[in-house]
Amino acid sequence: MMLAEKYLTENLRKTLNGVQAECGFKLADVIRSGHENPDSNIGAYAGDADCYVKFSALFDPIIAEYHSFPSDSEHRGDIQPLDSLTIPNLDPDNAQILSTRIRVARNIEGVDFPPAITANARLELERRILRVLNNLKGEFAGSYHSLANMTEETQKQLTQSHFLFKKGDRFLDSAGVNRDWPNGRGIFYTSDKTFLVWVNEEDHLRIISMQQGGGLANVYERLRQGLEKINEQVPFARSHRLGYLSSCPTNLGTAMRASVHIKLPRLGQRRDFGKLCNQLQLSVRGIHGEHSKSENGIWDISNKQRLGITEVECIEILYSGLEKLIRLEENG
Ligand code: ADP
Ligand code: CIR
Repeated sequence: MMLAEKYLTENLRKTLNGVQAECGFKLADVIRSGHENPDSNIGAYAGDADCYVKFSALFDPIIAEYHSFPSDSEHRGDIQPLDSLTIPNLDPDNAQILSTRIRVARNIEGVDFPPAITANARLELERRILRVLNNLKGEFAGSYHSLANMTEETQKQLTQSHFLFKKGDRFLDSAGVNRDWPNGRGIFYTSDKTFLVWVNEEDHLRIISMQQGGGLANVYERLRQGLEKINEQVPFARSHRLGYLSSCPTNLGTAMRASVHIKLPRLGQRRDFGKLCNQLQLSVRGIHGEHSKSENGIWDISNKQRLGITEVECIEILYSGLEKLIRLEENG
């Protein structure tokens, strides 16, 4: 059952009626995506940091259930270096893992999140972020490509190769994230496309590190360093209790999704495959991102929980879950 529906009792609806967050979001705005898409898992989005305060009576139980994070707990993330000895390459022969990607979502402190931001504020933010990105040096230096100036062909090619986002699906559309598309959106990447930043998609920033094969520790370390360079120049929206704040409550805390594209032709056909991954604290997606399908037995497997655990723990959960999946795939 959709979590927004599950926790929005008649009494709570009455309590929250008339409540308004600083961005102007009322209850109807927060739950519009779930209302218009009854098959939502969550069904609620935040228009700014204040939504998590003003509508906490709704968000808190949703967050508690999704992240197994009791409402009286505090996030304890802090992006520390990883001990690469504990996370060796799971697939050194590149037999099963095609590629590894880790992204974090970030929003800029004091600016409305994509579900609520105005067209002008979005453009202004794009300019501000560009100044930050153009300042990156060495292995993080790259170039920015605005969506508005991109040919359809390039856009298609970058999306097919898993680098660029698609226009938001119906869930994001209802949340208000697609307004004024494609203005103010774009992608920054290094020449080898191993460090990328999405600008003004579901969150102000999606900071991404990716490469071919299963080198999880390498991908993590590149992300950690690049993220630090960006954060030296711009403050991220963060709360003591919920960690980094994102438009969708599933991305709070570390806001980290570490994933691999992995071949699991046998296991992926099992009827209990989704359940099995869930038990391992893993999420399953198709190979073109959320709400897409698997192709040729290849799946996108990632850490499910992002809040209440550290970034290193996100990686460890993915690592040990993948070890089990690989063993099961081989031995049935
Ligand atoms: P997000 O990861 O930002 O939540 P999506 O699930 O939509 O969003 O994925 C974004 C893009 O990243 C998609 O094109 C998806 O195929 C690609 N992607 C995700 N994980 C990997 C991976 N391990 N290797 C290559 N591409 C990936
Ligand atoms: C939903 O509620 O299903 C969409 N708004 C997407 C939520 C995040 N993704 C997910 O739970 N798999």
